Amino acid sequence: MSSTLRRKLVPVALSIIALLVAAGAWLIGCRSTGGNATATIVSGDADSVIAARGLTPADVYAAVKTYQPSGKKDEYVLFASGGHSGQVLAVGVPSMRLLKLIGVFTPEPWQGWGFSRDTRRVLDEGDVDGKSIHWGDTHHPALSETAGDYDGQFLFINDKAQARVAVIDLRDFETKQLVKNPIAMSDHGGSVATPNTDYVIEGGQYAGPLGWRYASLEQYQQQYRGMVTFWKFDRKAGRIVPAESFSIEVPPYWQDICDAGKKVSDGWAFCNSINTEMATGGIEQGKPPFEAGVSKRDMDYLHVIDWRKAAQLVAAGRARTVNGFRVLPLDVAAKEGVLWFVPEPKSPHGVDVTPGGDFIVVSGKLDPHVTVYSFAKLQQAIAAHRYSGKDVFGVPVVDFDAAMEKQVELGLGPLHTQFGPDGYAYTSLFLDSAVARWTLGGPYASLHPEAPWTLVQKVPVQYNIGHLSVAEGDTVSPDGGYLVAMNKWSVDRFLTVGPLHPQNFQLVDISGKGPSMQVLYDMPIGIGEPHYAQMIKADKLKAWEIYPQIGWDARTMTADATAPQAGKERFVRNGNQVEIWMTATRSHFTPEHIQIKKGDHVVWHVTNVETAKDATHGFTLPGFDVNLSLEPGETETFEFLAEKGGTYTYYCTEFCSALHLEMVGYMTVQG
Ligand code: RUQ
Ligand code: CUA
Repeated sequence: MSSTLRRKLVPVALSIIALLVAAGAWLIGCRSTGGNATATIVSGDADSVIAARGLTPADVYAAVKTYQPSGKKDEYVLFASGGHSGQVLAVGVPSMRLLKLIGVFTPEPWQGWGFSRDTRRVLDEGDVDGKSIHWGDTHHPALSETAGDYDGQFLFINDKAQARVAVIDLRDFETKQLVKNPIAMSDHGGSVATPNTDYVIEGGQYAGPLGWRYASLEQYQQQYRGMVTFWKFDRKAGRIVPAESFSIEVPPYWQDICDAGKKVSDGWAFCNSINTEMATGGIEQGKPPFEAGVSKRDMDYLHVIDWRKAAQLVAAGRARTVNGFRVLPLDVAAKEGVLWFVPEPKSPHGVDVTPGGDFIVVSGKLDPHVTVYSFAKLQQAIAAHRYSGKDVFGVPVVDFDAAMEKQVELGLGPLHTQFGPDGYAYTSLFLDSAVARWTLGGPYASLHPEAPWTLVQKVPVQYNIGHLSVAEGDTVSPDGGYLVAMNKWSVDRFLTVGPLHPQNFQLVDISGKGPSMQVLYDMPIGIGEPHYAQMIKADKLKAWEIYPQIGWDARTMTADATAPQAGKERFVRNGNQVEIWMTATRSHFTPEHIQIKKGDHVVWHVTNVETAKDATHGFTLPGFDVNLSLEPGETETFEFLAEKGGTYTYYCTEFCSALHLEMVGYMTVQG
């Protein structure tokens, strides 16, 4: 150390020591006035904050239940649909901190999703009749399951608008596959994983001629059909296998939500429907509008499906093909013991199977009850042919009273139900803007002290709740503790940000028994409109912190032997075909000069050769719609045609280092 520097540093060190001594004396002083110094200081402050902000004891309870000190991690991850953003939200619970917005059906620049060759290729798997569709109306995420429990490996989500299903790998939280349903244009009753993720169920929504070919609405009953699709999932490959998948043709009744049977009802699926009237609208011609036509009948039909039997029949060659996809015809499904109907009250919406698989809870939007069907009674009724008749397509209709276990009055607009570990069920009440806690009976009756099949409490939520999600509440062993209410309207909850209001997720404490539910936290969602969510214990997720090898291809989830590596960067020209192998590390790209000519076709690979956690580099080539996210180890490729001469600066879009602004290069196009 030079003597000048030492002269400067000594007084600084002395003043720091003086400060520390003073602080120590002050802390000791606090301690002597009563107990733990830190606690004294903080609680003194806390009391004044509580008073100044006018917080109630319930507010303080809510705050300490949800607050995560910096560096502490959440207990659960909520995977929520991002609605027509086409994305998926990953949210930590109980803090309700947004962890990630996963790019799925819509390009997402930060993740480079849709801005490299291979991510665009995945997005293009969702093309409809050759047309790129770069958004989706995501409704229902489904975590992969093993023996009916979330296993933390994969997440599926559907796009209602185009009847598509996406596969997300939870090792890197990235989308790996989109499949377009070959026979239907819209869906709703999915994604739902069967208990071992053999299949991902995708039920239809608005009926149409299969394969969306032309048919006049006059021909509705003859030509239009609904569907329930069973996508075969290959867990090892991490992909849906369309060639091993199939659909069941069902009547044009507008199938709504589906759920998979579990435990005693494993092998079965249940979907409800909302237009057994087969209304076709036409308000402009003086006909009843859809909303009236679709709600005329007192009962719609719960679809009861033996999917194992369906798979056997398809394997035995009983399917026909529509757009190259195997479809089990309606008459075969009706005659061969694949499909039954059970009447369900007015405009049903949610259908949810209890943890043991023994009951199926159906909510009637226009009925203040939930109707609970017993799977055992349903099986007995089917075996004994206790039918009240057949529908016009020849599907046997099981006698309502023979299959029904109980109707429980909860309030206005019941929609969806989830379950706790303690024999409680939770139902969202859209019109009441409330969450109802109620007790299950049968094998669950012994779990709680209240009477079975009874409403216990309704907690108001703000406002117009759609789905709700209980921690692991859709599995064979729910955790309970937390519930997230997914509210469609927020009205007065947040600062005004213009006429488009945020959606509101509300965290509800369901850890107590009896009428003890309490809203803990409001989380405005800046994208819309979220539908369903599933909440998994965080320790079940085994996501990578870094890719396992340098040169990792996140689409194939293998190391790419041809990827750029440090020291092997190169530029190869073959006529007007140019190929570039580039690396990125703090804080430079190699090479930093790219000289090409007008008319060149360029294939450009970039590998991030970093091995440090979080050392992500971005790469943009302005003017070419390229923005890559290169997480440590990852390789990406893009291609373009140099159509005109010019000078372009490519640079790193992640603030990766002190010399991030210098992480840059020039591409000149001569011509
Ligand atoms: S639903 S409208 Cu899940 Cu209640 Cu789609
Ligand atoms: Cu790399 Cu900024």
